Amino acid sequence: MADKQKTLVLLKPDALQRDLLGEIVGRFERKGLKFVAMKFIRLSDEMLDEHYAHLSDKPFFASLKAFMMQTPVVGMVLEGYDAISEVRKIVGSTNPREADAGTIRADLSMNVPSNLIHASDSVEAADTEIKRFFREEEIFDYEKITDRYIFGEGI
Ligand code: IDP
Ligand code: MG
Repeated sequence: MADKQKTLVLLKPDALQRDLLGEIVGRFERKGLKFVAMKFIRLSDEMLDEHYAHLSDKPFFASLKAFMMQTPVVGMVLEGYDAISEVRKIVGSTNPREADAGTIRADLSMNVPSNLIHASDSVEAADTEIKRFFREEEIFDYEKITDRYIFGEGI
């Protein structure tokens, strides 16, 4: 049986501005991912310095941060089997024009930084990023009647 994991997703300001929140949330719902946390987050400069620390020496760092602060973002924690890699697969690669057709970024966007969505890329990143944006009491453990179909016996 695969591992059940939690992963962090942020819907970026372009998703909110372009009225794509429902479309993106719907794709994750249809996959069977379980939403265990969700809220609006107003990102601060300090949060973004941490979140995008791996890009701090890039020439686009300041404009990336400004973009991410244009509106609140929608943060969520999704749970499922291999959720970290499955969500990245559905999201598609960073440059929407190189992403596979059928992915969120390929189907719905054309450029960076406005590629609609952030998703954790490793177990370590998911752990750190969930803690960065959510308190423990904001993450919910609950039963859904579909759990037995989606998470039942299998491979
Ligand atoms: P990821 O979001 O697919 O994990 P990262 O390399 O971690 O990709 O980059 C974080 C975000 O920074 C990207 O999603 C994108 O919004 C932005 N970004 C990445 N490369 C560029 C660039 O060359 N120019 C402008 N923005 C970029
Ligand atoms: Mg990344």
